[in-house]
Amino acid sequence: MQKWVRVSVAVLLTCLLLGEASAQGALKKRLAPPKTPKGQCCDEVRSLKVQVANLTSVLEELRGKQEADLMTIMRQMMELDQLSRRQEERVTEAESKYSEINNRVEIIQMQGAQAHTRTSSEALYDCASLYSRNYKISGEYKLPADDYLGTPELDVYCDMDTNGGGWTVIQRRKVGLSNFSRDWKQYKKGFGTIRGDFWLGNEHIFRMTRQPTTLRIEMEDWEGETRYAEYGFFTISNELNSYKLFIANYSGNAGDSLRYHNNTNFSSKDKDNDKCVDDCAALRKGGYWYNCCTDSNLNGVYYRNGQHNKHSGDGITWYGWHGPSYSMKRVEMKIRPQGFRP
Ligand SMILES: *[C@@H]1O[C@H](CO)[C@@H](O)[C@H](O)[C@H]1NC(C)=O
Ligand SMILES: *[C@@H]1O[C@H](CO)[C@@H](O)[C@H](O)[C@H]1NC(C)=O
Ligand SMILES: *[C@@H]1O[C@H](CO)[C@@H](O)[C@H](O)[C@H]1NC(C)=O
Ligand SMILES: *[C@@H]1O[C@H](CO)[C@@H](O)[C@H](O)[C@H]1NC(C)=O
Ligand SMILES: *[C@@H]1O[C@H](CO)[C@@H](O)[C@H](O)[C@H]1NC(C)=O
Ligand SMILES: [Ca+2]
Repeated sequence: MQKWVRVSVAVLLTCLLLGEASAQGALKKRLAPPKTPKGQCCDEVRSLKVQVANLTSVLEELRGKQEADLMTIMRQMMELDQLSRRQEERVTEAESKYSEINNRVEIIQMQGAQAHTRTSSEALYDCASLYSRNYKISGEYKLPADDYLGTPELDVYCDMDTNGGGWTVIQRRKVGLSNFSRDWKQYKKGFGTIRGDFWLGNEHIFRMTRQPTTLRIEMEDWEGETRYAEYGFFTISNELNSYKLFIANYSGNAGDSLRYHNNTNFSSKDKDNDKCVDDCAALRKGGYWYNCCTDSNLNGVYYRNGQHNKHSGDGITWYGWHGPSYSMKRVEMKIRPQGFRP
């Protein structure tokens, strides 16, 4: 292209010089016919000028197009990158599903063998006992019913990775589609989906914490930072005693925001058992061990990406980290026996 421009310019200059020369010639030879070479040449000059202008504009257009092309290519590369990352995620998900399915097949096989259970030490009643039987992959498990212990069949999610594993997850918030403003009965037997958001159920939590138990609470904020609070001792009383909470021996980096709820009864939207003239379960829109009312509200309303509950205070809060008007992106509460050794 540029070569063509240069050639054209050269032609133009030649033509201009020729034009001048012939004009001078015309002055000397008055009788020479003035129109033919000169007129032709000037027409050519004009057309050449137009062509040069045209070429310049074409060149500019091309440069613009190249920039646009470059940007398109960069955008396409970024999209490809995202796509491959998404694909990677899908593969990981598929892999974990596959290993979980394998696990469940084994569990079902084990269920047959389990019929012979005669002592409590052989029973499978939480993720820690699964772990000690060499089930060491995190995921969903079906705990078989145990007639000897009088325990029902139960779907659980086991965290076999965090800090040595053996954790039975009792609560999770991460999807944000389940409504946690539920009644006493629902909090008693549990609700939600074991892979998504759920409450395992106060009756199950009561049963599993009859042995000395540790509670670990993990949370993530909308900036992707994670923190945890661990209580070396955790138990709740039975339904007659309103599933009252006892915790002790805090450690962690999220702050001790369950302490304020220590020694309080469980409340739900239809049972105000809190220590307040207000109805905390209604105000905070969850079921929890409300005092008057909260220093944390892990069963509150899920507020999506940056939507914080400035006014109502009903979000998924943990005052010790982000205060009363910040709702977490993800929370998991999990338990395991105090004596657990990986
Ligand atoms: C430039 O030249 C091309 C082809 O010769 C023509 O189609 C186009 O209309 C011209 N553009 C201008 C601005 O003269
Ligand atoms: C959750 O349930 C409560 C009461 O049942 C209702 O008032 C509220 O609108 C529900 N919230 C959502 C997000 O569905
Ligand atoms: C708390 O930890 C201390 C020191 O390890 C221990 O002596 C105590 O029994 C623990 N408290 C409970 C309630 O587990
Ligand atoms: C907690 O529940 C128990 C039994 O359900 C009850 O006797 C006690 O008064 C309750 N405490 C509060 C503060 O409501
Ligand atoms: C909770 O209350 C019990 C007494 O009922 C106490 O021993 C324990 O230390 C308290 N836990 C916290 C974290 O303060
Ligand atoms: Ca009240």
